[in-house]
Amino acid sequence: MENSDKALDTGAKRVYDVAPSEMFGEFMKTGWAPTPLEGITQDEVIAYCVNRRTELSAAFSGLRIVLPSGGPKQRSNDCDYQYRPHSAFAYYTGVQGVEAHPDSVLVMEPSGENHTPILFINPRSTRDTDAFYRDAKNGELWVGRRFTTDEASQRYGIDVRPISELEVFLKGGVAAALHGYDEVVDTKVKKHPRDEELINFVSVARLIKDDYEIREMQKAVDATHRGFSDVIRVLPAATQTPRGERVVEAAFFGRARVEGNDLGYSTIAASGSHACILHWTRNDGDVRNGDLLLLDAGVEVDSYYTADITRTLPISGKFSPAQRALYMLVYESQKAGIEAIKAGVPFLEINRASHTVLAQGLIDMGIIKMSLEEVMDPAVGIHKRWTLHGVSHMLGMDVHDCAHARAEQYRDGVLEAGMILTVEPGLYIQLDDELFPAEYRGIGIRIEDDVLVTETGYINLSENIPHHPDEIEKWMASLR
Ligand SMILES: [Mn+2]
Repeated sequence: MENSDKALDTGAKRVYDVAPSEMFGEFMKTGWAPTPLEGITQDEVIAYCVNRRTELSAAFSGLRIVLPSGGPKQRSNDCDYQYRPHSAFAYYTGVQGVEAHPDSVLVMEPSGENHTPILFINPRSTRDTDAFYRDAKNGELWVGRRFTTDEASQRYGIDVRPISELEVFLKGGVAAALHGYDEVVDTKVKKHPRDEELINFVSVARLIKDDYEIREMQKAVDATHRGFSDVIRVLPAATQTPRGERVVEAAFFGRARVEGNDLGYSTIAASGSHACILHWTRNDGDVRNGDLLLLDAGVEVDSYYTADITRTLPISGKFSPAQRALYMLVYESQKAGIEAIKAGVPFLEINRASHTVLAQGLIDMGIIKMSLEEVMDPAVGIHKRWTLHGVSHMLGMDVHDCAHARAEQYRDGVLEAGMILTVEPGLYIQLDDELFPAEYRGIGIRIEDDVLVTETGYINLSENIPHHPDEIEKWMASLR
């Protein structure tokens, strides 16, 4: 789709100029049948958005709030990355999946004690304009039909206005806003002393998941389970293909796009000793029988909730004795971490419970020659040479969810019912680590599940994805 005519920069919008003659311009406006959208319904999320906005409104009584969706990210020249809106914008509007478009803005306008939500969007370019065939970023013949403001209003249950009115609307007003995502918002809305509080509020609001969010998280986990099965099916082909890790990555990505919106984060497909490199997203290694594959991947569903699952699989379908021995240590460590979970327990207790098992295991193997007490002293902690990372983080619309929470709200806080978090201990024996016998070197193992905190304990949302080595071998055999 080469456009031979030069691109004109007309303000923020790029317009491809086909230099229409007056006659052509008039001609293009005629002869089109009306194409109304019939039967627009509201997604179930909309009722939840009403509650979410009520809480936001109460926290910022009398103050305008501005939540932009964010603009497109340029990949090169006139090609952008696949668009994905800011999570807070999606959380408070219910705009999801393919319905999300760049440069939308939610304004919460104070009215009395409460706020009236107004959604600004780039609406449908109708046939009486020339944008529908000229505007490569928004035109209907370039990117497809969108909602009119009326249609969007029916769909999302709030007042919707064209984005072209935003600048005048915002001018001179005082507001708390998320800055750094939208040019108009950044130029028209001055920094406000409560901006930081807003960033914190919209991040922390998602610490406790509502029923809708829990159902969406389960969907994401179940789709991810099917993606892992897809990977197992292609493992024989991966061993026959140079850069077989890419075969693995591509199989999972296929599932993410078929069932979901996208990947929740870049897939780690780490074969053999690549598993010991924590963020191995190059995925350009070979896949060999006899090695392990560490696969850390998650499907993001259309509502943008993502799973975050890791399984370590024997590529041949069978664990070797050394692989199984290390795997069982991580397995027991994860079990201890998960079993520590219930409302009221400190968040860091998950980490402590998992690491205690790992450290004891390393002592039992004769690798660490100290008492457990000495090792677990925060001033010592030498087991971390092989465990490397923390065991748990919040999970939701963002894979590292609620990242703007303060320490006392999250890391140094206590677990509450409705939180969803990962439990993901690992052991990584680098290839050149002379403190381990040779048969263990180059083995990296992580097991990661997504767990819902309840009043009395937990629900492991990914319980059905095999964990135990025997179950994993059975799962793999059943798919060959
Ligand atoms: Mn994780």
